[in-house]
Amino acid sequence: MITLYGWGPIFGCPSPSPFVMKSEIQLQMLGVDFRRALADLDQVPKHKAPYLMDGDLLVQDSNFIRAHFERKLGRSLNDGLSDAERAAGWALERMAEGHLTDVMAMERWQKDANFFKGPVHFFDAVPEPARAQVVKDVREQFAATKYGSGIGRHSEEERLQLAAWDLEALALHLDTKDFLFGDRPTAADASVTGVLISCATDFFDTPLTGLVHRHANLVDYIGRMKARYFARNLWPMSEPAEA
Ligand SMILES: N[C@@H](CCC(=O)N[C@@H](CS)C(=O)NCC(=O)O)C(=O)O
Repeated sequence: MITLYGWGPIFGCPSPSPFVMKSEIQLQMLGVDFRRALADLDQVPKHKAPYLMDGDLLVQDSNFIRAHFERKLGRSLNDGLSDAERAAGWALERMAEGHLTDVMAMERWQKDANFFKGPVHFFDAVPEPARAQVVKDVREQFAATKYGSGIGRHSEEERLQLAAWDLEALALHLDTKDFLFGDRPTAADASVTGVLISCATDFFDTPLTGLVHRHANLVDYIGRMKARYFARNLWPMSEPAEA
């Protein structure tokens, strides 16, 4: 039995986590038969989702989940791509996951109106007397991490400018193609789609939504990917513990 652990629809997205969306898409692309279950971050050493159980084997991190099944099935999501395309795909993934996602997360976690509409509910299960302090501590730790990595040192205007450049790069690369590298989706499409959906949702009050909608081709692309991979929800319904 193969189980992907993550979280299902919330915030107008198929998951609060771009990485869970990515793994879900990649498992579907690879034709893996899997079930979905709610993540319990205390149960795994990296304390991050997605993680996956393939029988007794625990696989953590979306990149290693993909690699595990590509190895097991003897094929790659990037079969048919040239070396230059595979390299570009990896670079697009890293930009979306390692840069654009940080801006998106800061919009959700640092702005009070967004935080108290959304991520605060990850802590609903914390008993009432302790909850406010836990929320405060986690938010402070989040801010410190972003400051440490550097993205948190920019003004909001500068962060959004960086996001706008990322989105422009994605739109320019996609151009008039259906998918990032032509007429069929490859590995990077899963990664980029998870991040774009997270940025584009109008659940949160953030200029990011408008920045995505500046690019008609990205909006069409999100619609195409959602129709293909998220036509129906197969997650058990419950609030995520944390994301
Ligand atoms: N590199 C990881 C990133 C996973 C990740 O950051 N997951 C977030 C949810 S979006 C998480 O579990 N956060 C919980 C935490 O940091 O405590 C992957 O690709 O799977």
